[in-house]
Amino acid sequence: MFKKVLIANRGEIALRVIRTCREMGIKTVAVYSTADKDSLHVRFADEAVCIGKPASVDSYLNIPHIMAAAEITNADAIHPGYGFLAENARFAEICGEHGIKFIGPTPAMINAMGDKITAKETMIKAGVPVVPGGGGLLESVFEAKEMAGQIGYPVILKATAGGGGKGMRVVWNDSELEKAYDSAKAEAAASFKNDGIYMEKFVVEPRHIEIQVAGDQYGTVCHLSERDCSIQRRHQKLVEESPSPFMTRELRYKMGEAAIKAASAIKYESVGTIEFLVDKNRNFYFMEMNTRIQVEHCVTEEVVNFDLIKEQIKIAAGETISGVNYEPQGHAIECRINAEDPYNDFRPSPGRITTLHQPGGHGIRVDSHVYAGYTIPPYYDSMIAKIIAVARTRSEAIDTMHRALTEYVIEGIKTTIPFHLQLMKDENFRSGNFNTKFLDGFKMK
Ligand code: MV4
Repeated sequence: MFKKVLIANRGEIALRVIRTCREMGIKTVAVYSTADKDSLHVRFADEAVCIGKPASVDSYLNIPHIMAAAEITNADAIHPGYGFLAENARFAEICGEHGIKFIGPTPAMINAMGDKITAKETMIKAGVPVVPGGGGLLESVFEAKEMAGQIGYPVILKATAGGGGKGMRVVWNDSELEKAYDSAKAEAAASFKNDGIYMEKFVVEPRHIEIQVAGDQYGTVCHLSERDCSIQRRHQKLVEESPSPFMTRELRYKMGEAAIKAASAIKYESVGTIEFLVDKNRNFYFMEMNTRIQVEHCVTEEVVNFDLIKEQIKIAAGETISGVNYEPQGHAIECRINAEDPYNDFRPSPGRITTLHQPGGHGIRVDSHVYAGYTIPPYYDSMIAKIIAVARTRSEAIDTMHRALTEYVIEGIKTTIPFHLQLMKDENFRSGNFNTKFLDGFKMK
């Protein structure tokens, strides 16, 4: 097992990893930017190294600075968390070159899923259902028109280097195609330095359901059931839950098998997630694979009673997994609390937290790095806490969540708590009647 893990991240996920390391008897090294010198991850780690100025490119994305911190502290492994360098194949490779274990998949696995056309081709070969149409880079708008004619409108253009909505355009007819093609290409070039785009049939009002998987270094892969992440706004997830209210035993079995095929196709090692679009008839299609631990991993932990970070570290250290799949027990819901104003288009609201009271009690878990007197810096993402409510049934979990939200006191900044309070009382949300379009029609009272 590792002796000392450096956590190349900040915020709640850095704390989350430090907690598990401490339970496992592993020493930890925090890295931090000058903006984060008063952060809890710095105080909770055994050692801490400042790696640069506030801007991410100067600190949490600065590979030479992070490697230097690992070398001077004698860390034998690096945990990347999520975001920042978590899906950077070159970083994973550099760790290897320095004899430091990257706690995650190999660079080849990251690359195999990082390019979306390659990923889709790999999935087709593996027998995993993908969205019909497309396949391959579009070479011209003429080719795009021809393909749209074959597939039938509506279609969607996506960036092969993309993910998370950038460089994506929905096209409803021939007359819109040229403009959408040009703007998708330009946005892809600007965002990813790669202007490759491809086409798919557009799945109308899909649910976003993802399957958590784990694979060890010896080829064993298992799944840990699903998360429903359909409650999103501008490709930012706000609420996640497990099980999905749309799930059936049969669909879970089929999606679980498909997810295992997907991960096995690249001999996936570490924990990861296969994202699917699911239509109203419960047809499901591979969308992308996240080769990292995700923000919402906690809902899975609560329903399968499993520490995913511990599992990820053990897999990286060469331990085997059993290969059994997991059924969710009970129900878990996560609300992301962001320093944003839900009454003003979710505008970021950084600043000093003057008063803080965190909720607790039966069925409540709070993962957060903030404290009274903490100043949220403006340089990074705005998530300041995750509340996870666990109960036997979905409706009890929603009631527990609502109760916890009423207890939460955060003064000095605006937060998304009022949004979640309203959502937990929304009839359509409570009945499970929602898809990825749900928040388009949601208004704050
Ligand atoms: C789609 C789609 C409908 N049809 N692909 C959004 C992010 C990116 N990873 C892929 N996305 C979508 N791809 C086809 N063929 C609809 C979306 C989509 C979406 C997916 C999941 C969650 C929220 C979403 C919001 C808008 C669009």
